[in-house]
This record gives sequence, structure tokens and C-alpha cells, in this order.
Amino acid sequence: MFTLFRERIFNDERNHATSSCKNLDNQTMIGIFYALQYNTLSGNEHVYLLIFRLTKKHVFFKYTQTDKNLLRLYLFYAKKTYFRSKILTNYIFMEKLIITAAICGAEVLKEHNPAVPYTVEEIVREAKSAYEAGASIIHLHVRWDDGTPTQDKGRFKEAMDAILKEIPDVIIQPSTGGAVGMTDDERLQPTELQPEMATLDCGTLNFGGDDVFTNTENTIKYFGKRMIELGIKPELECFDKSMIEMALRLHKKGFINKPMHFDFVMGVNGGIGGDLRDFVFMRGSIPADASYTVAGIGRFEFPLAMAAIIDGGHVRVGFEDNVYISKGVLAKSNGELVAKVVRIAKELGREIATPNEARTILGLPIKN
Ligand code: KMH
Ligand code: ZN
Repeated sequence: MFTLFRERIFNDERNHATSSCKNLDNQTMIGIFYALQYNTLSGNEHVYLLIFRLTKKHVFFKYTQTDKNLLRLYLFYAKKTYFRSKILTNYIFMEKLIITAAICGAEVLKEHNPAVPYTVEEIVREAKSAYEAGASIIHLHVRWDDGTPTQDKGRFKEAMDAILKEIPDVIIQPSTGGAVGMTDDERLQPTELQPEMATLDCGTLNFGGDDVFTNTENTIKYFGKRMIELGIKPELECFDKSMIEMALRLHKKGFINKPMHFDFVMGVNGGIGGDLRDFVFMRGSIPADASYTVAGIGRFEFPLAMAAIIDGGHVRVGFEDNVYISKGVLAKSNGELVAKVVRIAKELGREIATPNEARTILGLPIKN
């Protein structure tokens, strides 16, 4: 069946490719990504037949070392006719994987996992463990020694200097989200240190119980403008689809520059869930020239990491989002969480970006 099918393609490449692509939906494409991945590893043709049945459409490529031209042809038409994004081309000519480690957070406590860092010394230990395991970005919150979250500029400077002393090439991405209840100016303090990146939260959401994490449109504009003025690349934290819309609107109004880099924070109690359909919805909602990372909360961390790895996206893990290495087993360090992503990525054929490679992907100046 497969051979016959290929003959049809070769006989009628253009029309067939174009019409088939038009009929494919997102769900089908995800299936195809898995099939591609599986075949890269195993060379097993049966997966194509499975997808063929699954989609009731022709899947007209065979991914082997000798068939890349056919695949390229497919990708070309798929991109032209169906996709607004770079999904498929990313797969074949895939960028290296940027791993961000959210080592500390503002809410997670030693009661949840004793390895959660509070002191500067502990923060450095966790940043180093994540970096050594393969993280190129450290998403940073800071705490006072008793664990109280703070956005104090001095505390951030102390932590950032101490991290950079140990791992000078790492990208540090301070939070401007801080903790629930902080004022805008309080939250913006780390931007005064002119980090390469910082988070920019793109909407308000319930944050459990009576807590509300407030990011009004004016707050987002204020933060976006500040980051443009200071030359800081924002990581656009989107806890729901509406926040992507907000970021796109504010880009049009000049408060956020392109290329945009999103962080889909998924599975927060109050935000979008962390199922595959939620992921497909989010990643399909960003512009073609945007990049993204995904931060799955709790049990969603590793499944969403895998989805992003095969989709050509990037991954965030760390104690801020999840303290378990597997069900019911606490991670010993942020490094252990990063190492798991590295293992999965390697199995799936995705190489890991160094900090400078991450800078190139994100359009940041290289650091020598
Ligand atoms: N701690 C949350 C309320 C960010 O870092 O930009 C906000 C947060 C988002 O963690
Ligand atoms: Zn954060």
C-alpha cells in the first residue's frame, strides 16, 4: 500500500500534496509528528500505515536517509497551504532545545521539597545543578533567608552575581511576576539590573483560594515599555489563550517587540489545563516567527516537555513548577529535573542548546 501511494505522489506531486495538506487538522499533524519521530528512531513503516488509517488521508512521505527531498517537498506544500507556523520544518531542521530551569519560584516551599532554595547559596547550588545538567536559562525568583519571596533589587543583584561567578555564560531571566500582591514597581526592580531577559506576564488569573495574580492591560504595557527601553527580551508568560491575544494586541500597539518568545504556563489552578489539546491550541495560536517554551505544572511537566520537544518548541522545568521527578518521588535537585528532559530529548533526537546557542535562537547578542 505504501509503495503504491508513493507512486501516486511522484506522478502527481503538486496537486496531491496541496489538496491533502488542506484537509489535515491539528490532531492529525500531531499524529504525524509522532510517526516521524518514531520512524526516525526505528525505521518502522507500519507506523505510516497506522497514521494512514487514523487520518483517513494520505500520508505521502517516507522519512529515511534517502528520502529527504520528498519530505522537503511535502513540508514546503504543508507550510504553504496549511500552516501559519514552522512546526514541520522545525522538526526536520530542528533547532536545538533550550531548557529553562525555574529553580525557585515564589510559592513553593521547603515543606514541599527540602531542596527548594531560599538563601543565595542554595540558589547558586540549584542554578549550577540545572546548568550542569543542560539548562541554558535560569528563570529566577529570589527569597529572603526565611523563604519569604522578594523582588528586592539588592537581593536579585546578590543572587545574579553569585550565579554568574560560578556559571558566567548562563542566561539569567529574572521574574517580574514576583508573588501575588506585589505592586508593579516592586515587581519591576530586577529590570534595573538590565538582565538579558525577564518574564512579562500577559494577563490576570486566579491563583488558588482568594489569590489573584493581577496583570491589567496597563500593567503589561508598563512592563513591556520598560523592557523595550532597557533592551530586555521579554518571555511572554501566558497562562491561558487570552493572554496570547493580549500579547499580540500589545505588540501591534508597540509595547512588545518581535520576534516574540512565549512561555505557555499550563496546568495552573486558574489557567488553561495541561492536556495535549490545550497545548496544540496554545502553540497553534502564536505567530509563525515566534518561539515558545512550555512550563507544565505538576504532573503536566514531563508530558508537555515531550510534546514541545517533538514539536520544535522549548522546555521549562524546575521546582517553581513541579517538585517531583516521578509520581510521588521528590526530585533531589533542579538538575535532576533538567537531566530527565535531556534524556528524553536525546531519545527523541533533539540536541540541547548551550547558552550561546540559546541566545542565537532567541535573537539575543552572543556573550563571550
Ligand atoms: N509567582 C507568580 C505569582 C513570573 O515569574 O513571571 C508569578 C510568576 C510569574 O511566577
Ligand atoms: Zn516565575
